[in-house]
Amino acid sequence: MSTPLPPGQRLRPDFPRFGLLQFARRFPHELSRCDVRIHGDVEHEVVVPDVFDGLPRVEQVSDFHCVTTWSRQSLRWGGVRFGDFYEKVIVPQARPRPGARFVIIRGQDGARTSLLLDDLLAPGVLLADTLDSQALSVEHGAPLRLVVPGHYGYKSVKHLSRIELCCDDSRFRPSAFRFMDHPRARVALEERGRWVPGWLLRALYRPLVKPTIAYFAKTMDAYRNGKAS
Ligand SMILES: Nc1nc2c(c(=O)[nH]1)N[C@H]1C(S)=C(S)[C@@H](COP(=O)(O)O)O[C@H]1N2
Ligand SMILES: [Mo]
Repeated sequence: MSTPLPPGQRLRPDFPRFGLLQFARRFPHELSRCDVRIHGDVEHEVVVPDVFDGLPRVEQVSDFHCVTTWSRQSLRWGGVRFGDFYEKVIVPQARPRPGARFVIIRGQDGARTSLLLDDLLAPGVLLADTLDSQALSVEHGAPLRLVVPGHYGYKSVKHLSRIELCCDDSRFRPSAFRFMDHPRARVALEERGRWVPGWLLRALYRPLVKPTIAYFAKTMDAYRNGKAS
């Protein structure tokens, strides 16, 4: 449910398409299927053709907080809990090695982030395929995205394609500069990035919000008009 705004965040009435500029012109090649590859420190690498198969569907209302300081309240996501997918699909099929508690998540556009397995297993973390009871749009992550409400938006990877379980972080290369990628990025603790304090990143990021939204909207229009490269 909606909670008071976390430190340094400002409310937006809309829900803009957003991300690092390098992903604005990249779109998923596969829009209907939800193939997800599970690999890394596992006994069996597997490709799961349908992450929803046999798992209970849930709907959840949660707030969304971008690290650049904009927030949107009360988004209604539908999908399956990551915890259910982990217990009922990843563990029996892929058999993660003991100690594989660090997870790299990748999207079809090449975006990637990392999360601690414990953070992914928290209640409220979803593999979502609907928003407001409609199939996810390309803007918001079709055909499948991660939703991690307690963490900054960059952990909620859109167009989800791969889940890599790791015993350490040696194979992880962040999408952005390393200082911009906090290993946990908990919103309540203002873990916006590493080494640089949250209040300073607020000030650095805030001027980027408007031009980034405009650029993501423009590239989305070009894609819709069939002009995307
Ligand atoms: N694949 C992918 N996932 C992504 C991004 C992206 O560019 N590509 N941007 C991240 C960032 S910084 C934010 S704030 C949210 C934005 O989600 P939205 O575009 O649905 O608003 O997606 C996150 N997940
Ligand atoms: Mo973001």
